[in-house]
Amino acid sequence: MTIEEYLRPESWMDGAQGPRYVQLRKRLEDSISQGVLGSSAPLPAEREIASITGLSRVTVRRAMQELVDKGIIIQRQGSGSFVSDGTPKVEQSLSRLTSFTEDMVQRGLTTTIQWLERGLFKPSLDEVVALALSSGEQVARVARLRLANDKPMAIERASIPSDILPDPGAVETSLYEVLDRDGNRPERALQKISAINLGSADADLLGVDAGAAGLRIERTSYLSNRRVVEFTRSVYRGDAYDFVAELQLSKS
Ligand code: 16G
Repeated sequence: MTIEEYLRPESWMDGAQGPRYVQLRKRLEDSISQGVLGSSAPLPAEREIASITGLSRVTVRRAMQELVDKGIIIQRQGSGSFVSDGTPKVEQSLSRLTSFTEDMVQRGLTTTIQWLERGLFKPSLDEVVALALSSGEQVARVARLRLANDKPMAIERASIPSDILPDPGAVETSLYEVLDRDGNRPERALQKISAINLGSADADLLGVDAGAAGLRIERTSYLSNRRVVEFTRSVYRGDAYDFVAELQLSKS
């Protein structure tokens, strides 16, 4: 059965069954769970769904928006709506200093790693400056593709002073766990987030098309004595994250 046939209103729309947009949202969810629409399949345009169902475009938009909010469908500017490929959508607080592993465990997702780089290196100028390294000092690098339930979520390239992480091989899953064990858990961090279009190498790792939306995040974390413990440059999938910040009225 095609999605157009599946959406014909005779078989599911019912005046006694609550708001129309809820009924349409459920019908669209059913079309996905029953396999009428497969993973990554395109949905008909809003205008077309309105004409098949006889509902207004406002009603159709509302139903679609709920599916976007639930991470079930993804809207791409200029190319329409698609069934999500199952990449988890994560809502991430901007005010809590947590690790990737902790964030995913809290959501019941299983994390895995693909190693990109791990070892001691001669630092780049950026690393010398960000970590305040003295001349001749090495840097520990821990660069990973991070996956949640087998879906690529982010590329994280962490640099740590080598006296804080003398053996990068000790990091098997969580960097913060190793830092914590040695009494070097970051206490404070500054984070800079910018919007980017993914280059082809990063897009390949993240399993999206080159040019897709992404987030570049730079995190500098500090120990309680204000020493920089971590300088991490990350690239996150734009469709996998919502960053949430709590704002309070300034008292001054
Ligand atoms: C987070 C941090 C990253 C940190 C990592 C440690 C952002 C943007 N990045 O992903 O800087 O290195 O957690 O996670 O939040 P881990 O302990 O699971 O290795």
